[in-house]
Amino acid sequence: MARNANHPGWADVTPRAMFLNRRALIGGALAAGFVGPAAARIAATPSPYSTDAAPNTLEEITSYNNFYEFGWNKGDPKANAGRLTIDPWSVEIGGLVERPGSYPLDDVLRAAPAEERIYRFRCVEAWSMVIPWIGFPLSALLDRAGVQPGAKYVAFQTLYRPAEMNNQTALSGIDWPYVEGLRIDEAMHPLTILASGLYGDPLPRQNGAPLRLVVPWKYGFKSIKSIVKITLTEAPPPTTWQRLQPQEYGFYANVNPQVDHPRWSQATERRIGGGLFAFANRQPTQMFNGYGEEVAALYAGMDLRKFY
Ligand SMILES: Nc1nc2c(c(=O)[nH]1)N[C@H]1C(S)=C(S)[C@@H](COP(=O)(O)O)O[C@H]1N2
Ligand SMILES: [Mo]
Repeated sequence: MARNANHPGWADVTPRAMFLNRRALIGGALAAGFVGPAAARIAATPSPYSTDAAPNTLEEITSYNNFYEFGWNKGDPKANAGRLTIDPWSVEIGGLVERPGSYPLDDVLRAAPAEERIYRFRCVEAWSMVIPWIGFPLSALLDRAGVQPGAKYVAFQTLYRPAEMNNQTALSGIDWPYVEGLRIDEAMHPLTILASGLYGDPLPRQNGAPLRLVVPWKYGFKSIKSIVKITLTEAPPPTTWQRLQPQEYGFYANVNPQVDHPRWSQATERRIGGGLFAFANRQPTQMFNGYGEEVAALYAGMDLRKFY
């Protein structure tokens, strides 16, 4: 955030052609490990933003998922996402940006070096995990696209490909594609990342390959998967869950133990895993999922019951 406010990003002073050629400019060493979904381990530096809480196992993170394009049950994404084509992949960046265009995934991933971010992840359904993501700040990509001064929000869209996403039907009740949005200051916050991997490997399909958003202080549904479009807008963009059930899911969706879901309490959460000791895994939910020190200022003076 400060980075964007205080000095222009690399792309702010660089014409679009150079952005597109950045792969060539930065050379092989940094680029190694970013050659696409089949790549070997991703070299990533650890981040001071990481929690020291014990991460969930890869098995837990990749077999208990919400990805409704592939079905409603927690095991459906793992069972059904295997057929999703993630290479080639490109992301369309548009709206109020200086350099709109359709960017191949490789170029998007080169917006910034990959970092490991071990984040708490809290679903609105009151379960949680700790996930070692590989990603980079969304702000780096937006800086390179060149955010115009009138941009107040960022809209995100998931792939729409019913031939490969078995639940993308009219019968599902969701108005596909899945869409989400952030306020521009939330999008530029250093905790907000685009993830392309987890546990040092490329992201599994059920977790939103090849590129998904992670906003750790918000309920999980904000962290939209398999992104194909990012649009900078002046008006607040629609979001899938707000559209579906506006009394239950708001635009902000900040984790807040004091504001219950109309149908259940948000005061505590169930940490997935624990085996024999799973009974001990209910724990208090933290304001902003424990990231209050970093993000509370974004909401100073706002009534968080009204803007839920
Ligand atoms: N496109 C898309 N993104 C999505 C979802 C979805 O159904 N479709 N589910 C959301 C919800 S409710 C949660 S909790 C997280 C789950 O992420 P995970 O399966 O990687 O833990 O993804 C979010 N992103
Ligand atoms: Mo969720």
